[in-house]
Amino acid sequence: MQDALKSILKNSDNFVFLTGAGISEESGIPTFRGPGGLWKKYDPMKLASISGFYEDPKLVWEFYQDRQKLILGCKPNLGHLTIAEIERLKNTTILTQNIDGLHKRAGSKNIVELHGNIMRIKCTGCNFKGELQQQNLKDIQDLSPICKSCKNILRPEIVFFGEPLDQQAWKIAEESSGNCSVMFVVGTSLNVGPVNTLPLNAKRKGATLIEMNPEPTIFNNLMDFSFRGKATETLPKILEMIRNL
Ligand code: BV8
Ligand code: ZN
Repeated sequence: MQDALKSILKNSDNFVFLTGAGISEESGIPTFRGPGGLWKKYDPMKLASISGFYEDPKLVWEFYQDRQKLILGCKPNLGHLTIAEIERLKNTTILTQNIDGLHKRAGSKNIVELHGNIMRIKCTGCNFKGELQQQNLKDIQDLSPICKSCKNILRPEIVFFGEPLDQQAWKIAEESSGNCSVMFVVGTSLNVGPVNTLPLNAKRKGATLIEMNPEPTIFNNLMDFSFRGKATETLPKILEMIRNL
């Protein structure tokens, strides 16, 4: 297995990392569907859907503000840092479902935030956009901030369930997954569409799929290689291989 993988890595020049909540788990950010996962405690359709937001914006803001505060206190882990290191050695695109910004803070450059970013806010009524820094969180008195210019409600710039992904981001995701020679699927259960169609897209165009997860994903049968383990254990093994090609 090692030799076959080594020669694939040696002859590949386009890597894609498709990442999910699992890569941030060791930074202290809960996943969604695993043990202790957010969706085990909360109803995603109430807290992370567009209908839920308009039904009770205060509740949804409370949920996202709690996560903003948690994320501000977290740091990238060895998994994020290893991908940033691989990015210096191979042509790499990072397609992340995570909204925590940890890939960027780890030093990665070529990142597509497919589900947005929790620190960015936008207005539901005009084209105001903003970015929350540490101090802003304290400034937001009530839980449903109101736009200063048009008085409509602000929202986190993330993709709620029931909302389409940003067209530009999706275009890059489809192109990069269609052109890559290897797609590493790291820390995602692949439960959420349309992102979960990307590994199949890559496979159809001839890419090698490498699953990196303590458990099999729902598309485990598609994978060419599976590394069972935490991202901080498995990704350094790939970096080691690349360094010794
Ligand atoms: C849309 C918001 C259409 C931000 C999220 C097929 C195609 C298209 C759509 C659908 C489809 N099937 C169903 C749909 C509808 C829906 C959907 O997917 N529903 C699912 C639940 C059935 N999709 C949508 O609504 C999408 N929009 O389709 O729009 C449209 C078109 C035109 C006009 C109108 C509409 C929008 C989807 C985005 C929803 N927003 N989040 C936020 O709050 O974070 S999704 C949410 O799930 C997060 O973004 C999260 O990242 C994402 C995926 O979850 P994972 O990252 O995989 O996390 P999970 O906990 O599931 O798994 C963690 C994994 O890590 C596990 O496998 C675990 O074993 C592993 N792990 C744990 N520890 C570690 C580890 N791995 C490594 N190391 C460790 N230490
Ligand atoms: Zn506005």
